[in-house]
Amino acid sequence: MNIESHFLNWHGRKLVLALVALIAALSITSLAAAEGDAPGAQHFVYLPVVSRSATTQVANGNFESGVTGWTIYSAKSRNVIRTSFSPNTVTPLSGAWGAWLGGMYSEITHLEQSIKIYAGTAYLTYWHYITSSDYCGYDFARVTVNGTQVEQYDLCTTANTNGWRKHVVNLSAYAGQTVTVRIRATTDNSLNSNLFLDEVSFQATGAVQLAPDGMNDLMFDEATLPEWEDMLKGPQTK
Ligand SMILES: [Ca+2]
Repeated sequence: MNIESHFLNWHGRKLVLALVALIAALSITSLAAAEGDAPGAQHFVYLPVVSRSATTQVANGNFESGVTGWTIYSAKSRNVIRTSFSPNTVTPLSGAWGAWLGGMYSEITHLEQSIKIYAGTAYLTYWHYITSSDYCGYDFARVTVNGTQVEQYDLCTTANTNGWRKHVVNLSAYAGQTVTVRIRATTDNSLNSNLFLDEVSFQATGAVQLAPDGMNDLMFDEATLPEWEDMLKGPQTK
């Protein structure tokens, strides 16, 4: 299974629900007509309530609206939300736009916005693509909430993702609050690192489903993922 089919499945389910609702409504209407009600008789058609997708709590989470929705900072005045990356073999996960953090020596890049955290969808998710030439321990990705670090991981060769990977951060401690969520990358003065981002959203659980290339259909629990990541990293210094 690949991401396109996940996407289609999700939208497919919504389409099926919509069709069921339409058929039900038409059936009620036609039944009433078939019973030969007098003109002016009241007919009631009940339509289902469809809740908003949780993804709407992030403004421009897929970056397809361009440079909007996010407060952007780049110490090197880089264009962070953009349509082309380097290496140019990296392209946005979806659509034409994505975000590129890091990308230069001694860079600090962040994207942030104020987001309401809901108890039912309290897991921040985003897709990242790490390309780094550095050793571990020098360049970092961080997630902060109201300035407090809730996540940090290395940008280094052994953390290179070789494709888009979904990342999940548990923000359930902030459920019910409107908070400032910041995703940040920092690089030091040698051996560059890039952190590409796309599809920032929220989901109900900590489950991470890996990207379509490689280990398809494998589900990792958030709690065990750091162990996998640590296992893949060797001790390195520069
Ligand atoms: Ca570096």
